Amino acid sequence: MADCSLPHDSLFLGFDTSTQSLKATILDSNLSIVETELINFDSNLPHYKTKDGVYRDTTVNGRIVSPTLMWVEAFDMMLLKLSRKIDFGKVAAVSGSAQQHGSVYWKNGSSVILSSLDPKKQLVEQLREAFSIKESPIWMDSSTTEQCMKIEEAVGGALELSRLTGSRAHERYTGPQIRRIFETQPEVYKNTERISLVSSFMASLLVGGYSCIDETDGAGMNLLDIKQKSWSKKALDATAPDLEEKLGKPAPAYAVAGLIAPYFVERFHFSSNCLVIQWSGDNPNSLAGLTLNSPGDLAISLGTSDTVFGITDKPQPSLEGHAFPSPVDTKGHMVMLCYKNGSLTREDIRNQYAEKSWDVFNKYLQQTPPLNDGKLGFYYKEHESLPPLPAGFHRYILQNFMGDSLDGVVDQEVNEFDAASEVRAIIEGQILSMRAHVERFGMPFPPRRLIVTGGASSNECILESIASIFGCDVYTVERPDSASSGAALRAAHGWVCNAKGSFIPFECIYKDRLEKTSFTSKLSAKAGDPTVVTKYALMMKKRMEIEKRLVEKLGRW
Ligand code: XUL
Repeated sequence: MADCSLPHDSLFLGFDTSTQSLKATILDSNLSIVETELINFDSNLPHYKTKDGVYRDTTVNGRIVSPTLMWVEAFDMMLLKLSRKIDFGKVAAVSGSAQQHGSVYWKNGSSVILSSLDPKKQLVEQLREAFSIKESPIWMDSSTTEQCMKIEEAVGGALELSRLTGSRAHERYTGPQIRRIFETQPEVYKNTERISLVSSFMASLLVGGYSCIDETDGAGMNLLDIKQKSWSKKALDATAPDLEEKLGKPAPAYAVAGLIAPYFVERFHFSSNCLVIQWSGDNPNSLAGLTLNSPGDLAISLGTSDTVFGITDKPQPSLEGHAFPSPVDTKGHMVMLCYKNGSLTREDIRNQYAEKSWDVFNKYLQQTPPLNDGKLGFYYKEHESLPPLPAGFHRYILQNFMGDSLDGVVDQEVNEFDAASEVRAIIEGQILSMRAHVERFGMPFPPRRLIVTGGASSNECILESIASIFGCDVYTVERPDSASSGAALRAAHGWVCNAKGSFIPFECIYKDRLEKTSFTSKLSAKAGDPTVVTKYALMMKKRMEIEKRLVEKLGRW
């Protein structure tokens, strides 16, 4: 493998513009974290009056936005804070992560403002008039159901759109959001010279000009042809007129967006050689930060919503998941599943059946056998998108299920299980669904490497269930900020690719010295008994049959 050493005494800076905060992680040339910093939007910038970083519009159903200028001011504040902690002159490269799908609308003429920033003034003072829309639609927005339907219809259906762009139309995706703006505010659309994702928007500030949308985050728009890695004419036509010129050309995530703008050199004393590497979405950056790099690598993030993502070289078009060009390779795809019902639904079952205690919850998991004596549950405390089902709980007992065949197995719907079985049913149900959908989506089974993150990854009983359903060892990581540390790691990778003049495999940056860096993962549960893994495969098949029936009966669209 190529020599991937990083220049001695240099720093690599990664940001993460998430929904509620702006974070930064700084790595040294040994890939150890030297500093982190955080700006919380609600508490550090109270004058924007956001709640959890967003505005929920009470007049338009499902409209959720964030003030674009708040991200700019947070960046001013972050750079000032960091300048007191580190020597920006040592930063060799900077990159970033941002919430996926959110979009920024630059007013006609704003490129001039961007390219002539005055280092004596804050960014926020200079960009006040730069946006044609002051409130950016974000990933939580669900006001575009009508536009999703029209876009799918125009390209030949949901599966065709997924085959082309990696996903069916989703309300939070940028294409439907753009179509809605064009339909409801045509003058504003006309007065927009450039549309950025939150990721490419932040990169644009750093290079002092419009930065490309990277191919990975760009695939979260329902606009990119994921095979060609260029905008799809069919999808553009289904969305809004003259859109291609407003998007600019997409670029690979590892590419150089430009040198840092003179504004940052003069105001914060960055080196004028500091490279800005393309920013990308938070999930793609987490994939990088968790050191996933090869087909079969998989991560499960157990949080408010559960997210599963991994790398495959053969994604199958599907209605449930998302495929993006890999953020860490020139070939292969990142696949991703998002479940709305994650930790809050687990907590709900804990509160109802396990005396509001995780200890009791875990005791029940240990007391009940794998496969739960054929008891299967679907628990949706709130409306779920994977599968698309309204809120509700559904429980079944598989009669005659021994785990060796599905012959003669019938499912019987019941109202409730005993308390311990409820606990096992929610955990097994969530994990079986993840395994079924990632397999259906073209992920190799068993995973080559499985890393579990998020709050619930500290629960060893849950990790053991994951190991026995996925049939592989389960690893966890200590660091909570995989998106900003992944961005810093991508900054280092982009720097090496630029120095070598061509793409270098991502793992070259940390291979052979992983345990000495900030990116170590820990073996937390050993692979389960292979015969149980096979039995789970049969249970999973049955679960998918029932899921299909539920969607036919209750699902939307
Ligand atoms: C992914 C998604 C969210 C945001 C969160 O499709 O919408 O995970 O990226 O920031």
